[in-house]
Amino acid sequence: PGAPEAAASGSAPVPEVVTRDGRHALLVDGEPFLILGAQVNNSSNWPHALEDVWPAIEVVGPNTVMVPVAWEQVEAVEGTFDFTFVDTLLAQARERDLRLILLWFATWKNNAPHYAPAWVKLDNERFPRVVTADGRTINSLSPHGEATLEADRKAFVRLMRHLAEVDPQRTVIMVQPQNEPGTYGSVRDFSPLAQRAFDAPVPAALLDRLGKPPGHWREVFGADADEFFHAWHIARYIDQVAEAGKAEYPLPMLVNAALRGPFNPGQPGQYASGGPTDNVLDVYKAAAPHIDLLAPDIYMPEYLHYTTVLDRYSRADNPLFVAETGNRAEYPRYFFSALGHQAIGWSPFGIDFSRYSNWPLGAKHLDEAALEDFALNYRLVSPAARVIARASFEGNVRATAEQPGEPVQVLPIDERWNMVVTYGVPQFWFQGEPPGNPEPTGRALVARLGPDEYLVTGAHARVEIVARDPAVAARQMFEYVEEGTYVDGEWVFRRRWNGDQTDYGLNFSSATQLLRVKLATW
Ligand code: N0T
Repeated sequence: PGAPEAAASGSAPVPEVVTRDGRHALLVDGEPFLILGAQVNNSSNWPHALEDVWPAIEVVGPNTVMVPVAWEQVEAVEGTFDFTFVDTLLAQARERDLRLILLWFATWKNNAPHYAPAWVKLDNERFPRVVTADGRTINSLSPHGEATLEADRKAFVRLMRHLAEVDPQRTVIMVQPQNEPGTYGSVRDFSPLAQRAFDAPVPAALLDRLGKPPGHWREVFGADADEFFHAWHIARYIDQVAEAGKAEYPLPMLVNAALRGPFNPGQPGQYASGGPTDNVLDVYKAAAPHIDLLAPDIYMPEYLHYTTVLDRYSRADNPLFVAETGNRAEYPRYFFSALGHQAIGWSPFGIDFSRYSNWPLGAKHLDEAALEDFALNYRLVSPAARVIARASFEGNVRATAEQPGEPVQVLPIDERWNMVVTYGVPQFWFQGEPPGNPEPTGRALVARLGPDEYLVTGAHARVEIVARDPAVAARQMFEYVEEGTYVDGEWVFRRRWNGDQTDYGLNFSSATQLLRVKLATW
């Protein structure tokens, strides 16, 4: 008692995820918020390590930083809690006007309990590990361990209670219980404890969700039974942790996914079995009603892979949030692909100057030069982030990134206009086949503000808004093109674009340019 009251009496409303007409918004301070994220490296969750975090954050310019909080650092001794790091982090984030998403590294940190305290990860009796079909014990905790759930939940509750007490400002806007949960090396737990659950009937909530008749796991799901069973039990476990945490302080909560390949997934266990991969999203939805969203961690530089993952995680029942993505040069432009899929946010991984590199997932050397193209994204979008988040919630954002070999993209905006994006052409008059950029760095966004009125930005791309009806297109013109920015939600005019700057489309370079455009016909 006491904690929920503390949360309720804070001046700012508690962040929440809302859904309307199958579209979503994360409300922060009561308004749709776009997460311009950056996630630090795994071991940057210590006060000293933060010294190497903030300089990189300053270069990239996110509004939200994702930082681990390890079970081992808050409960090194069972029952004794220490939130020194959390307090340090909150204070330093507030000084920089940044929001936080905390990552609860506990029972699962990419399959293993490495971030669990020694009293957990060294006690196989009390906290059992997964047993493979051929009887080997592997280094992934079983979701069937009652004591494990109880211990993790207890610690997480303390974390959330602490946040409720110390964060009336809502510096923390979301929490991620666990990290890339699932098991590598076995499709599920085959211990006697798990086997008893596997031989029991499939829970009604799952049958209802999937429209399946009752039966045992194997009867109902055939070849998928082992994986669905493991996913169900991991999701139930995490949901119980989240539910207890939300009872203290109801922040939005997410679970992130170590993806399987969208086209050639391979076998569960080769990828993290039981995690929220694209084939078990419905299992998670049924099992984990206290989880607001399932978020992909995208380390697939190829365009069709990346955008297919965005498609699969952007659903009427799942707000899209790219919880992690690589920090190498292929990835910055995909921020715009995510926005084009109504994402509530996007966050490159490994953003600090600890000089650790997760190459080949990320850049080989993460210096200022490597971060520049990420910084460009946030320079372009930051002033308009609230405007874009609101427009997205209303279904009014179109955005895209360059696909190699496809130098022209056409996206319908509304019944009247198309957005036409061309890559690799000069900013002036040009005739012929557009070549595309030497490297696929182009990106563009159009947000509808009102009838025939749009916010436009982008980089390394020519953007045209073309009437869908050729008769209208023949008479279309700009009423005006204004370059400017938003300050405290108000448009601040800088100059008009006209002449060369508008006669050949709206040509974006690496300059920070935000346009308000009004279309008309003469
Ligand atoms: C991510 C990150 C961090 C050869 C990897 C991605 C983060 C975790 N895991 O740097 O560990 O905490 O969520 C796993 C992708 C594996 C692909 C391996 C391909």
